[in-house]
Amino acid sequence: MNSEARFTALTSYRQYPPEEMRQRAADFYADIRRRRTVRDFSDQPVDPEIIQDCLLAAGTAPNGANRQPWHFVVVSDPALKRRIRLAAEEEEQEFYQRRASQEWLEALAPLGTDAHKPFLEMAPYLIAIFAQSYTVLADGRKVKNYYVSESVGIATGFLIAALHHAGLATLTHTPSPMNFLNEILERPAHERPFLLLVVGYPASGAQVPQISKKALTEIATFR
Ligand code: IYR
Repeated sequence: MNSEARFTALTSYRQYPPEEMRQRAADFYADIRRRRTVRDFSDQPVDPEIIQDCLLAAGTAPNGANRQPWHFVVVSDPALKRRIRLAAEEEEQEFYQRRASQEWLEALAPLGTDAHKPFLEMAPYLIAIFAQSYTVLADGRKVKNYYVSESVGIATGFLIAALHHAGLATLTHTPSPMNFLNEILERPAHERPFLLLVVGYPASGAQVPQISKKALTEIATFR
C-alpha cells in the first residue's frame, strides 16, 4: 500500500431493504425521464443558492486522481450574456451556413435548431464549464490532470441532474468552436471550454421536440 494513502471509515454509504431499493430505482428513473432539454426560457430569476448547491453536487463527481479538473463560471451579468450570445451566434451562423455537413444538418432537423440563440440572454444563468488540462498549485507548479473529458463529462451530468432535481430546466449548448468563452470570461488558455449550460425556468407554453429514447434492449446487453 502506498504510504501516502490515508483512509477513513465509509460512514456515508446507506444500504436500503430490497423493496425500498427497487422503489428508489424506479422513482429516480420516473423523475429523470421527465427532464427535457429546453430552448425557450423565461427571464424569471433563480435563487443563486440553488445554483451554488447544484455546483457543489457537480463537484462531488468521480474524476481522475481526484484532481477535479473543472471550473464553472456562473454568468448572470446581462452585458456578459449579451457578449456570449453575439459571439455564439456568429459561430453558429458559420456552422449552419457553411461548416456543418449536409448529414449533420439532417441529423439536427428533428430538433428544429438554428443559429438564433436568444436564450443566451433570456435565461437568468449561463454556466460555462471549463476543463483543465493541468492544475496550477499554490506555489505555481503545474500538475497534469487525467481523464479530463471523462471527469468533466461526469460532473456536467451530475450538474444537469441536480438542476433538474431542484426544478430547473437546462440546455446543453455547444457552440463550436467556443474559444470566445475564454476571452469573454477571462479564463486561462489551459482551460478548454467544455460546454455552455443554459439554466432557468421554461417560458410559459414552451415546446420541445417530439423525440423518443431508445429501449433498454437497444442500449444494454445482459450476458
Ligand atoms: N451547436 C449547434 C448545433 C447543434 C449540434 C448538436 I450535435 C445538437 O444536439 C444541437 C445543436 C447549435 O447549438 O445550434
